[in-house]
Amino acid sequence: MKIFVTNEKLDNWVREVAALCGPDAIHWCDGSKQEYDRLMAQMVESGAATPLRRRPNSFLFRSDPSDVARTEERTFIATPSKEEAGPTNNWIAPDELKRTMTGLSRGCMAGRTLYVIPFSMGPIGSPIAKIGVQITDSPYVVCNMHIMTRMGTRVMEALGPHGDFIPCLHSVGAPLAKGQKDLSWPCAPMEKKYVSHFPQENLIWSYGSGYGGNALLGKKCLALRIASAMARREGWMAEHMLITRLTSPAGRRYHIAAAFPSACGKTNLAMLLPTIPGWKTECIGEDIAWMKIGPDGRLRAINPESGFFGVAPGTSHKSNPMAMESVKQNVIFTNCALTDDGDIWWEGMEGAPPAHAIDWLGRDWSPGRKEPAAHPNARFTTPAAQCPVICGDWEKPEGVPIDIFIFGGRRSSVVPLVTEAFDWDHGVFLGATAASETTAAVIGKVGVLRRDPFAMTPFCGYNMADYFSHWFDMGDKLGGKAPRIFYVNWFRKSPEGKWLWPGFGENSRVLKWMCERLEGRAGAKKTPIGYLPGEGDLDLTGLDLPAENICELLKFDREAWKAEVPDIERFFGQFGDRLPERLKRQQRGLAERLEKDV
Ligand code: GTP
Ligand code: SPV
Ligand code: MN
Repeated sequence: MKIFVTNEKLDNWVREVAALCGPDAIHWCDGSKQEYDRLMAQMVESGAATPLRRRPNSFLFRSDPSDVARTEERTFIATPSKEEAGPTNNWIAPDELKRTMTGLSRGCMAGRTLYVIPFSMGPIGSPIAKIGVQITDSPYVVCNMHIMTRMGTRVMEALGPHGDFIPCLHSVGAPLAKGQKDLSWPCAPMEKKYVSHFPQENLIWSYGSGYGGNALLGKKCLALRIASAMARREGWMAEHMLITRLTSPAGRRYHIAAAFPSACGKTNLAMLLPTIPGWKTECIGEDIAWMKIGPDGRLRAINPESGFFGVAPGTSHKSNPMAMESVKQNVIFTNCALTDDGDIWWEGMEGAPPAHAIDWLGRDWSPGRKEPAAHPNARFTTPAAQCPVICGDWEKPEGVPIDIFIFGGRRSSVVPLVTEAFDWDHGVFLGATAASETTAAVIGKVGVLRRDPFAMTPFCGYNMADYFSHWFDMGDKLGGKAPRIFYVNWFRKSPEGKWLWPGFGENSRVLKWMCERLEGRAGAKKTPIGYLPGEGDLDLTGLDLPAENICELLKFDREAWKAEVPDIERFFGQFGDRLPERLKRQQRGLAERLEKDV
């Protein structure tokens, strides 16, 4: 079906792509429920989707074992020079990458339908929002985009005949010969997967993967890699951050934006239920924040997405009740286990595991088997509006004013539960030196410590050193209206490997301390690494936690921190002269304080 409104640039691009990729048919998505239902019915019919008897309008998909998470090794930033991409990105020259992508794309949609998805990142018409158009040959991707973005006819209307958009071309990279039967999860082998970005011309071109951020191109490709490059050029920010509103018993509102690496707790923190009486949180976003300085000089944030693409394992009514309430209906589950009564299951869901299930590979599974039933990066795709604590202002076009930035990561040792930065520059240093143990959200080894500045290592579309400079520039522009900066670590472990901190809803105690610091009401002790809560500064009322745990969690360990310095130095060293002088000053400052300060 051809939509009413046409756009010249879009018409030309679709024609060009169709000629290259050779699909059997072209479908312009209108974004309607009928369209979603029809595509889902086709996928049930083909065996790609399993309807879930226990959850209305919900479906389970199982991916190919080679296609279970983002593939950072196969993600490329094509800037004219290698230096513009920087040492933390995989660089290929734009001409060469275009040639490769063109070669792969020739005839790649044979036997398939080409879907055109006009989508808006951000509420349609918001001054912070942007329009993209994804072309894909995956109906699974179309259905996910229905949930994750605003899409279809209303976006075409906003685009108009002469509006500009970000082209996002996607193929699963599995053309079908005449009469060849399709697989339930078509994709290309690893060495043929390419997630390519051309930041200079705002173009995304992804081939060979159907999973998550590799395939839902509005998310990491557009809203972070391309948007971060645009944001730097235009003076705003595109960050891997949740956005949440915290309201104190006195009714004072605080808006918090927090950056943690993949699978390190953004979805959980975004919608936590505080365990301390009188405090309330409301979710605005759980993965990405776009922020612009508003007319009042404060930083205003919107969530560019309209759905949650959340990590399933570990999600339970105990750990994240609001996520569990959000996935009762209208959900796409990927790589979860299927129970005999037609429901999904994953490790870490409360209650006894099912006596029998079908695992994410489609095999029989029963408790006691070594491999998990759900893939560790199994996900749910669900509409944000279904979250019981979604904020009434989550779609406000002008966004919400940010009071607090939080950085963090997964560190089983060294890094305390919470640290407050001395000032903006020190906060940027905390963000720039963030480090975390790797998770199953990315293909590769799990549990390896790596520096992941601002949780943006895989998502920054340009040289990370220039990104650091951009943070300093934004701080200068914001001046006294800049958010206060904190660093957290929910993931400290005992020598026996047990969590020292209960986490989840109890993290509200740490958030409360931050808010009270803003008001000048909570105490802190000054240490060489920043301000830490002193004894009695954190509200621990009603928390049953051994005193030694608290002591360990809030300890400043001078020797352990001294050991961090050479690693920070090495990490910064790779940026050469591009590293901002202000960061070097911070690094020297830390080293000096560790030598002499008390
Ligand atoms: P992406 O969607 O990949 O960007 O991940 P995310 O940052 O949103 O992570 P998410 O909130 O989905 O959490 C990932 C995993 O960490 C889940 O298994 C959670 O149960 C676990 N987790 C989240 N918060 C905490 C916490 O406070 N303590 C502990 N121990 N685990 C947590
Ligand atoms: C992440 O890995 O940070 C995610 C999941 O949020 S994905 O969309 O696959 O990037
Ligand atoms: Mn993420």
